[in-house]
Amino acid sequence: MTVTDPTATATTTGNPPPDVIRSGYAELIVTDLAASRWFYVDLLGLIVTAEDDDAIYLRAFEEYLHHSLVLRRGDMPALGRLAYRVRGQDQVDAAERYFRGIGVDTRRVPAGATRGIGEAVRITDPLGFPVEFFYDAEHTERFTQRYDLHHGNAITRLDHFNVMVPDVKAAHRYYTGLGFGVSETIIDDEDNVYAAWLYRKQTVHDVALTGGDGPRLHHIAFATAERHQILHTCDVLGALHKEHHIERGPGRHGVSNAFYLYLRDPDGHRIEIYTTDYYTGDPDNPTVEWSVDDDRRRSFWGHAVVPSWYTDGSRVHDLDGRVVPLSAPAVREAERTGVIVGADGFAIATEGDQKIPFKLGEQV
Ligand code: 4SX
Ligand code: FE2
Repeated sequence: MTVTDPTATATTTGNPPPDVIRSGYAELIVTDLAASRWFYVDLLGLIVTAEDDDAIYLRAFEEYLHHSLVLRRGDMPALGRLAYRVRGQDQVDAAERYFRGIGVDTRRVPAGATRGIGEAVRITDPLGFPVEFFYDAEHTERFTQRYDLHHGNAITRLDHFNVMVPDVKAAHRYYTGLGFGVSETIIDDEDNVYAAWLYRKQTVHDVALTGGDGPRLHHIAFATAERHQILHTCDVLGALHKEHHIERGPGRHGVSNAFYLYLRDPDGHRIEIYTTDYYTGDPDNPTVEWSVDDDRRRSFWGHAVVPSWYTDGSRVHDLDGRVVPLSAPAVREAERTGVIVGADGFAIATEGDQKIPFKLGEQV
C-alpha cells in the first residue's frame, strides 16, 4: 500500500507552496453564448449570478461564491483559465513567492479582473495551463434548500478539473510539489503512469491528469447529489433529440467509484456530471493503484471507453488569450500519420474510414 501525505511538499527554494483549498472556478471560451446558456443553465441547471454581452457567470446550488464557471465569448473554443482557491489573501502572496522561487513568471491581477473575484495571481503553469490563485470573492445566496429553484441536473458544486498532459509523471511531480495528495493512479508493470487523481479538498480529486497531447483541457466536472439526476438528464437529451451531447456513460467509474456522465457542450468542451466518490481527508489516505490492464478501471462494468474520450480535448489560452501550442510533436506526428495516441497507452489506427482502437505495442 502506498501512503500519500497531502501536506508533504517538495520545496527546493524555501518558499512553501500556497495552501490551496480546492478547484475554484474555470473560464471557458465559447463561440455562442446563447447556445451555451441553453446547455449550462436550461439543461444542467446552473444558476446565473451575472451576465453581460461578453460573459455569463454561473454557480451551482450549494455554492455561495460569485461563480464556479465563466463562459466568455470568443472566436474559437478554448480554456481561458483554471482557478484554485487558496486559504486566505496571504496565500495569494504565498503563491506569488512560490512560483517565482521555482522560476515561473507570475502576474498579479487587480480585484475585478474577473468579475466577482478579488486580487489574484496568475501563471502559465509548468504544464502550459493558464492558472489563477485567488481567495477574495463576492458572496451570493446559497441555494441548497431552494428546491423551488432546482431544475435540470440540479448541479450542487464544481468538483474537479481534468487536464491532458504528454508526461503524466512530470505533471504528478508538479502537483505533489504544490501539496496535492494522490488518491488513485493507473499504472503498468514497467513503472509507466497513464493517469493520476490528485486532491486538496477531502474528495478523490481537484485535478486529474490524463495522458495525451497537451496542454489541453480534458474536462470540467460538476457534482450532483444523486445519480437519478444524471439519468434524468440523459432522458431529457433523448426527448429533445439532442442525444449527440452524450459522449460516454452513464456509468460507474472504477477509479473514484463515482457514478458519471460525460457530455460535450455546444463548442465541444467536455463536461462530466459526477456523484458520490469517497472521503480522502485523513493524512494516511492510501493511494489506489489500478493496473492499465484492469478493464474495470475506467468503467467498473467493463464497458469500452469511446475513442473520442481519449483523443479529444480543448485547447488552452495563455494569459494573453493566445492559443498555447501543443507540446508533444511526436504525438502530433503520430496523429498526422493516422495513429492517434490517447490516454492509457491506447491508440487508434485509421484504415480508410475505419478507426480501430488498439493498445500501443500490440499488433492491430
Ligand atoms: O475513467 S475513469 O474511471 O478513470 C475516471 C475518469 C474516474 C474519475 C473521473 O473523474 C474521471 O473523469
Ligand atoms: Fe472526471
